[in-house]
Amino acid sequence: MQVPKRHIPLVGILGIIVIVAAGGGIYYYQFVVSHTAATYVPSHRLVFINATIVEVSPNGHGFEITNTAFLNQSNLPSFSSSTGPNMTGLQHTEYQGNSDNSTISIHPGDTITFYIFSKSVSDPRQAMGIAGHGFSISTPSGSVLVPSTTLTFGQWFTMTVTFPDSGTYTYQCTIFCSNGHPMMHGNIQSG
Ligand SMILES: [Cu+2]
Repeated sequence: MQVPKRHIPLVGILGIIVIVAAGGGIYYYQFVVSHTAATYVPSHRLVFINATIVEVSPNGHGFEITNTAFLNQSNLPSFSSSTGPNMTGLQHTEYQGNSDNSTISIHPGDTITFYIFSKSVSDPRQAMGIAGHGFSISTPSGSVLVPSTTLTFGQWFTMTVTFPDSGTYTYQCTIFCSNGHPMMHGNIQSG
């Protein structure tokens, strides 16, 4: 089992403060705000992605962003590779993502925690003998920000990444998963 552990260690004093504050009452933000309407510098957000082969993807990208939220607390939800993040009690603000379901709009300095589920599909167009999809992130200048990791079919993955610069970062599948593999990428637009 490979689970990328890229979380910034937020334990310690910060964690203690959060636990004490949360003891006064857990609450939720249920309203939806647009990305551009939010004022914050910098922000920590959660992005949920399904990875599947392009041929069975509704948007033709293979990566489908299913949900997004601003994190309104310092600690991340607990995580399991079989069930994903546990959102119970999480303080967050849902916001409207980009309509193409593959572009992520951010501001320089933002930190994003990705939750990615690698969907296994029984489709003859899926390449034979592969363990899953791949995932990597490149910087606006084309260098590696997040090195390639394997997203094993049927499992959740998480990684937390800070994007310091403006420009277009790209995320992409790094394993030949189907004939549509060259389409399997998306943008992280920072500005
Ligand atoms: Cu793929």
